[in-house]
Amino acid sequence: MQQVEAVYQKRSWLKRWLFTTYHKDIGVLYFVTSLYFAFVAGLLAALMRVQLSAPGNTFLGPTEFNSAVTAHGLIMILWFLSPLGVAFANYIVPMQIGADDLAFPRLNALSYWLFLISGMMLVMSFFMPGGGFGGGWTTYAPLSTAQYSPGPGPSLAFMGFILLCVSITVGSVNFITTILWKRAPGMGFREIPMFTWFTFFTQVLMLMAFPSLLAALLLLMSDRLLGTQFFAASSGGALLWDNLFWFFGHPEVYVVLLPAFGAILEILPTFTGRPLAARTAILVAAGFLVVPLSVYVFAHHEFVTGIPLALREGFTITTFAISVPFDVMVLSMIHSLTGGRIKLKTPMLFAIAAVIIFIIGGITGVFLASFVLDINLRGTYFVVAHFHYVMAGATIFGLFAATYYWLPKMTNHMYSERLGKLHFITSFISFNVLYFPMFLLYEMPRRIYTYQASTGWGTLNYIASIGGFVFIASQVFFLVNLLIAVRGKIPTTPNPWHAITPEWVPGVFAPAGLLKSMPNGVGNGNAEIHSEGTAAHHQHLSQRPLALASGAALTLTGLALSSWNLGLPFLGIGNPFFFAGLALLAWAVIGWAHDDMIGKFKVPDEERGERWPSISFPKVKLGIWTFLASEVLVFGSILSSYLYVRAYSTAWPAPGSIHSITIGTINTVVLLSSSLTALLALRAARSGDRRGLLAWIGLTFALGSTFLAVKGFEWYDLIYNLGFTPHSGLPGTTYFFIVGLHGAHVFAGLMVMLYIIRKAFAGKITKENHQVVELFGLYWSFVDIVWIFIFPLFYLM
Ligand SMILES: [Cu+2]
Repeated sequence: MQQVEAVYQKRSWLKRWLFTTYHKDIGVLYFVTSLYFAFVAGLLAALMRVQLSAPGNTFLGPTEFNSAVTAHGLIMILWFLSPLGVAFANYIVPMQIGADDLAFPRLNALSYWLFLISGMMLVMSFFMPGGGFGGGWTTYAPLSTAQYSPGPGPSLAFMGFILLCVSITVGSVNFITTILWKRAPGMGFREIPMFTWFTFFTQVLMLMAFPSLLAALLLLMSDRLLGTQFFAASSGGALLWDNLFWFFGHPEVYVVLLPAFGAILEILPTFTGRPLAARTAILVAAGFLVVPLSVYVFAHHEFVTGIPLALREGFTITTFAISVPFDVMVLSMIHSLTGGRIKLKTPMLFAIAAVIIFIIGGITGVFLASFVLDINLRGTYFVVAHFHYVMAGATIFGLFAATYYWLPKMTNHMYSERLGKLHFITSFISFNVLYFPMFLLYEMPRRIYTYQASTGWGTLNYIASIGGFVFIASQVFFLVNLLIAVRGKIPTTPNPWHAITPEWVPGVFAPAGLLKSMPNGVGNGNAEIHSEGTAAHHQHLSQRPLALASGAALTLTGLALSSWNLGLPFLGIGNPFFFAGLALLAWAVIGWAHDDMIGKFKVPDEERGERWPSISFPKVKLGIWTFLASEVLVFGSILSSYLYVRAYSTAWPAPGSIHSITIGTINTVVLLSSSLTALLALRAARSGDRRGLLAWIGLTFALGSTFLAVKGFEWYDLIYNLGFTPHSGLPGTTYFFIVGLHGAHVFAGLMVMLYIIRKAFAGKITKENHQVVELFGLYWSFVDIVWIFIFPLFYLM
């Protein structure tokens, strides 16, 4: 351990933090960055509480208030609560499973930079001419379309949102692969510590939920910039957005909550000195009920949209049902508290408070699950109180608990227990003073910027505002305590809590065999096992992730700004951003591939014993499969949206009247044959036949390019001879968007083929090392399969 960190210290401070790929550094970056975003969103909340503290207040105007509400919600959920959980996942999970890093360290850095930069884009959107977006965190379309929210501000905010989706997809591929693939020998599924399990559930949920949001945002930006009409009110666009958004939005609640639960489930047994009650039941409840059920409750956000009664009843039932696994978890938590000798240290206090706050929030949620009650309570401060208890409160208190719990591990020093308790008492009381009055304000509509004195809401609002300011002020104790631990004034032992999970074993990197001595993931905390650590790759810094993220952000910023002038994408002030971004992006991607080719950034994977269920899967293959799963969901969401708007349309052009069936069929044959040649290329690579590989991959490249060229001619013909454009109603909108998105995937495949050809020429693809050809084949088959769905939908139906 000392060796590795010593190598690390040699780097200059700036270089280390900009180019790091090390999971602990990235964990710290996530931690600090999410606290910064909490500060921004907390400031907005303070402004709102000042405004609402008295009736008829004029501190903020309606537009400012709407923007503040929107940004507060978005930043708190997506740039603070969720990434704070990711911070601990980064720092703690590899240690808990005995890995020296995540499966893909550079992708981990990429996730971080995309997260930071996307948040900056959202913040900057408020300073654009015309202001930011003020339509609420749900971004409801058509309110969010160019017609009702014009200007570069909203576009920039949504582009940031898109980058965040990318960051999260990259991150979940990384964490899922890491937890399945990099566990130390002896750590079977039963031995995985609770925090790692809950990180796994969170990441699976992210992989399920975010593609739907990404799809919705891509369609929205296409509407805003290209003038397509997915979310036009006339074609049911409002309900289309609702469905796509809440398919993401409800699971997002658990995405935010589950990491905090994972931490609480580590803390309770540690501070009671007895094992967790009903551990298996908790895992079954979370993994087999919460994760799959969470997407089948989404329409409870649509009870008043006019969906059929049967659907409303159905979603009431699923929403009641999802409270059952949480009952299991909470009962187990309460049971774990009984009978043990409870040590009320700061982490334990926060953990217990999180459970109490969750119970209050959960009970009030059951009221809202019933659509009969929801019709009256929706859109009121009762709902505001409910989700601030269940989502914000339980999560913040849970993650405060996590911070105090792991702080000695992260800083090698102790925080001040006295200050911690002071932080706890002031936070707990002020949190309840802030939010409990809102339950009683069940008649006050949410998101209003002011109210009349005659409503009688003044007193409760005044009390809530006082609570809010005290809550914010109490966080000073937290910051001071963080400083105390970081500056290292109070010494501690390697395992101050006598915890029994692997991250507390002295020596950072669990050597092979370590966890074998710890059956059920529980060894004795005083195990004197020291590890030298062989993490050679920690010496590697990489500037590619930062460059790639910045390039992507500049490109999207350019596109967002281009809508400023004339509504034409390639005119206007966005140009310099767009082209500079593309150049940087190209430099980063080519550089990344080059680093791989010369083996500059080689992650040595120690031979691991515990790879089930992926024993026969190489690491990258598992990552690609996980990534393709998210791609399936993106295309699935987009194709469902197509079917949805098509079902709403009364007229659709007959097959063959616009798109030529003959050309379409020929092109389909071209693309499908390229799958065959890709397979033959792989066969050649396997037998070490370099010339065969080059011939077949060259032919695949030619077929793929032909496919794209034919598409280009088709598009030219449609636009200039037939006058069929993206603006030609829904048939044009859907055709150009979906076929274009598929074309972009074909283009990406062509780029990978160029890389393979270059690598084969350099003689770096051998009989033993030809994985890239196999992975490309997987991707290419996926692209072909998507086309098999697209072709009949547009050409034959
Ligand atoms: Cu919900």
